[in-house]
Amino acid sequence: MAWLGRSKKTTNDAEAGNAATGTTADAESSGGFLTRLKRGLQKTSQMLNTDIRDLFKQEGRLVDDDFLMELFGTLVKTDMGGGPAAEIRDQIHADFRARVVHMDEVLGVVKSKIRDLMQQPEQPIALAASGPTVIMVVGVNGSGKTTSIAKLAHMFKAEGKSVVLGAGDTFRAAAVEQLTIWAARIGVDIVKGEAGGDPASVAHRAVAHALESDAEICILDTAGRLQTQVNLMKQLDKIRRVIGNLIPAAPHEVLLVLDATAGQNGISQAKGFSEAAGCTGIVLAKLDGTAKGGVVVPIRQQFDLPVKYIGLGESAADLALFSVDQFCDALFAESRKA
Ligand SMILES: Nc1nc2c(ncn2[C@@H]2O[C@H](COP(=O)(O)OP(=O)(O)OP(=O)(O)O)[C@@H](O)[C@H]2O)c(=O)[nH]1
Ligand SMILES: [Mg+2]
Repeated sequence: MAWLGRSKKTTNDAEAGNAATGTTADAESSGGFLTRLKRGLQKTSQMLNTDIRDLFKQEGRLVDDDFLMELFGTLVKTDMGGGPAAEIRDQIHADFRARVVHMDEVLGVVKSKIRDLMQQPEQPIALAASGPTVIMVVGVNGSGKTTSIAKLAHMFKAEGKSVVLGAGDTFRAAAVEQLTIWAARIGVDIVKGEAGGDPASVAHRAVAHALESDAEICILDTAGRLQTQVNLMKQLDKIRRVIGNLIPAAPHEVLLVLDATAGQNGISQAKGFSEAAGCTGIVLAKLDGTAKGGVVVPIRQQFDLPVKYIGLGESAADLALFSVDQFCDALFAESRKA
């Protein structure tokens, strides 16, 4: 069997960290999880706050058509989409029309509307009642799948769970190598196949290994693909079938990794993907970069799926359980200073 032995076990939670709650030693050392979240969302936060503040040159401002139009423009720039921006504008209209308002009043309504539009409970991975929880990770090329798998493995490891990774992206040798490096770094098992081999066979062997070794978590990497690539989409079905033969309820989760920097177009394209692949939740990667945080709004509106985790960087600790409240606080971080 072409899998690596388990690396030296690290059960020190403080050392390994807990990426789900953002309390890792690494996270703290890089300025604290909330600070990083705020930093990641700085661009949107500045846009929301600075631009909205710019609408208030004077102490107060009359809520008239000009104001509502300018506010709409500011909201659209956060990548939240025209529909939600119009909804917020209409709320401001309903609440304040023809009144002179102060910035804080407007920001308060904008924030609570954005919170409503994103609303969902926190949704960590749903663990199997017994036996390994099998998680398939899917998405388009380069969205952040492999890195997110490393982050999830790190999170579970920190919780004291044993993890097996399946290197199901057999298209590229580099993909297997990338996951192998992560597995060694994190200290978890990895099951690999031949380059160009059948990903379903790797998935089968990875789940079989998780069963044999009593592992609690098995995470399967897959090659990037587009929903229009019919054969590749069929391959995902095959992987599911093969896993289901070993554990009838598996895969317990199929996570769709979205690239937050892909903007609204990327999001819309992924919708069909999520339906075709039977996804159960979203990991929104790359929120730390040039992404605009407003993008969570169309994701919540267009997908019938919860955002489970968000990616805030390239290291294993840079994953956080998605919390609407924390996220909104970070989006409006600047306004609290005002
Ligand atoms: N800044 C930042 N970079 C990220 C994040 N997640 C992934 N990346 C980077 O995005 C690039 C692609 O990530 P991968 O994890 O290889 O993406 P993938 O979906 O597995 O890519 P393919 O296997 O080629 O389809 C890498 O350079 C990662 O380091 C994130 O949350 N923040
Ligand atoms: Mg990959």
